[in-house]
Amino acid sequence: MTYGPPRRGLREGVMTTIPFADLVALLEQILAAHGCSAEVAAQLARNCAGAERDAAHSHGLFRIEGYLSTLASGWVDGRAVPVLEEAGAAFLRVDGANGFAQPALALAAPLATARARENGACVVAIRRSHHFAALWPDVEPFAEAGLVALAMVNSMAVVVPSGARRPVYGTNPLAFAAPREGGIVVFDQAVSTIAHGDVQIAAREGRSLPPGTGLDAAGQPTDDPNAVLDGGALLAFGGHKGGSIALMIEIMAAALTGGAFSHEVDWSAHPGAQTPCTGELLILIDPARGGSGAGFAARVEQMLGALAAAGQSRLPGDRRMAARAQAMADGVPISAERLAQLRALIV
Ligand code: NDP
Ligand code: PYC
Repeated sequence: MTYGPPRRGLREGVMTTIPFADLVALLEQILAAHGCSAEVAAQLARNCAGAERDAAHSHGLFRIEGYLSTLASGWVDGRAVPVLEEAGAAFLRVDGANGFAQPALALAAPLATARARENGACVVAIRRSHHFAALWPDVEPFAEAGLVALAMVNSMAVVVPSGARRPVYGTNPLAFAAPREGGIVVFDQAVSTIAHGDVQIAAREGRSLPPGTGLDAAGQPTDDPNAVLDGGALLAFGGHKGGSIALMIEIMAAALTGGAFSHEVDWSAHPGAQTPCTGELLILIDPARGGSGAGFAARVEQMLGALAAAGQSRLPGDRRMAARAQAMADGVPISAERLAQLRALIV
């Protein structure tokens, strides 16, 4: 199946490809040259290159300059060493130490996996962490290891609550992954009508937003991405129902973890900062402990079969996995101009 033309903009001009491993290595060099420790650079590079490989462009190469300007601003510590704290047999906390969320999660992942198997479930609560990425990389590996995983992150106040006058919620993504027979099923979605990154890409490309996406600074509906970015706001998907999910994520990813709410993020003293410093909550469940026992993956398969039988031809994650398979076979598509820009960032 095909999923429409690739997005324009960053992929315009003379197109070439780069092997995934080479893209990871290039990003690693860039991030290390701009203040990340070798370990942090490796984590972020794999994450960002993985998003580009999967054609998840709003959190792929588009984000590199944002990472670099944030590192230069002093808002984030690219050399932070996260600290793991045991809060109970099935509850791990991580102090991200004002670093990126991915190294914090990587630190907790082996123990969290073991604890989920021992106890049936395990919570990982990460605070003081910057998440500037897609969320599916935070859940996929757990599902591939046989666990059900649910992750949520709050970001920065750009989503206006239903009927309210100003933005309070972040774009707050929620990602879910579960084993199925022979693979996994995964979704990852912002609570806003679209991700803030996609608004920035639309502005850069001179494209309008779909109707009902956001408001301008005067609180009026607009399809102009610049009006949303210039003092306006995004709406939550599904009106007050999406708003309630945004609220849950503020409570789980910030209040529960000890991180900042989206509306508390204040980077005004760090011009150039773009990565929200908030929190992330991850819940891991061993599905073998449930009533379907070892038959869990088969039950998931039955559910997915019912969707197919009803006519749903695309599952969440299908588009990304197709892009991934193609990029792993042929290389990650990139314009020659963008590749040259990236190479020039290694100082
Ligand atoms: P999309 O609306 O593009 O997609 C959301 C989910 O729906 C994906 O799993 C997607 O699968 C699936 N999907 C899309 N179209 C269909 C369809 N027709 N049928 C079935 N499934 C479909 O994502 P968002 O714009 O909401 O978010 C984009 C990214 O931005 C996410 O990775 C998110 O984590 C990230 N983000 C990160 C933030 C942060 O603070 N770090 C904040 C906000 C967003 P597929 O991927 O295969 O298309
Ligand atoms: O695209 O909404 C977004 C976003 C916020 C933080 C990182 N990505």
